[in-house]
Amino acid sequence: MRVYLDNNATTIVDPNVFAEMEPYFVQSYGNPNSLHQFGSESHPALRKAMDQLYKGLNASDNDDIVVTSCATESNNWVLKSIYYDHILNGEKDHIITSEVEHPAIISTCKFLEKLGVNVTYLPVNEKGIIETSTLKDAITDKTALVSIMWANNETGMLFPMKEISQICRENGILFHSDAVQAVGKIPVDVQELDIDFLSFSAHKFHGPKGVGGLYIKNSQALSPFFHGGEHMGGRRSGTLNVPGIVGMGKAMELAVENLDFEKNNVRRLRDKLEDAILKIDDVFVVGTREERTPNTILVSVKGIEGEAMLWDLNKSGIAASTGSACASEDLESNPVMEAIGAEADLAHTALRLSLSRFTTEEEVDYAVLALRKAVIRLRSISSTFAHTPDWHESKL
Ligand code: 7TS
Repeated sequence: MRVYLDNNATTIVDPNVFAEMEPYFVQSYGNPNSLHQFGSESHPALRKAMDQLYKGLNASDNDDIVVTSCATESNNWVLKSIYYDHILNGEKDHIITSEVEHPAIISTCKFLEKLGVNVTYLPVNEKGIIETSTLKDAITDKTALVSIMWANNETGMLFPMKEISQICRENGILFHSDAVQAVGKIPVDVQELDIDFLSFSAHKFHGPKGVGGLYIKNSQALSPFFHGGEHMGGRRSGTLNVPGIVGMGKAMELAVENLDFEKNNVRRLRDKLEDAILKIDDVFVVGTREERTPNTILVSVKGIEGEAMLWDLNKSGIAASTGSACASEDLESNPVMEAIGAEADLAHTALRLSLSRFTTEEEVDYAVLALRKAVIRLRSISSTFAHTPDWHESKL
């Protein structure tokens, strides 16, 4: 059996999404900016896809949603354009973010620091989210932007978005959120939140890879990141990825339709898996279930390197992760575990399990068995796990 529990890294393309995309690879493949029919025949599908995106995020007609190649591009665009528009050519010099952002934010901030920008990386509490008091304290009259993720990719923990938005409004500061792990898992309503910029990525909600987006509130101007032709109204140049856009639109529509399913069914299976894991001695899961996206578990299994666990699970056909795939080539400790203050040996024991609406009950049952088997084997050879006198396999 093969079980995919790495949906925070990427998801299966929903077959209904794929079906909508296919004609735009092999039939209506013209450049939509060309004047002939091959080009223009994709226009209705593009319009429909954009409508699906606006509806899915509840953007108003006056707002902009600009399609990009991925959330990494969207995040780079916001941060670097804020630098050009408000820091290099303006009065401000400061950006606030958190310690547990995705590398697409952290690395970009590190780059901007080299250009002279002051960046505050807000610490997180033991649940892995920021305390809003630290945000209030960090704000200065030079702060140009607050960029805080909606849901953390490793823990699934949801940040207090409404409070953060209010604090930004009260202080007249622009607010961006990397909402990659929130879209498709919980309701994301840009108007209700009152946010200026929001990044998302199709492949995290059963759409295709290589296509993402940036929501830009109507009142905001943002210099383009890609200069070139006048695609997307000059906001993001480059020949439109027609199948990708059509797929992302359909994926958004289906994701919103399935939000109740996420909240109830995906969550039930996640909780079942988590309950089984918590029966194992010496494990802990980061953050509370209520404050997490319904699909994610970040568990520390004492005495077992996350990487060792991954390989054992992989042999049983189970795909999991030690954290962000974007950083998983090196055997470093999990940065979120470090940020929440876990001891060094525990920070190496992180295992991320992330479900989707395609995960079945049988798969979860199988994963529980495989996990127990891996824990027994790996703890029996662990040099760091001291078996307590009453420790025996039956406890698993
Ligand atoms: N932001 C967050 C919060 C993410 O989780 C990811 C991908 C990205 C940005 C980048 O998105 P992309 O569209 O550029 O691919 N996160 C992960 C992960 O957690 N494991 O692998 C990729």
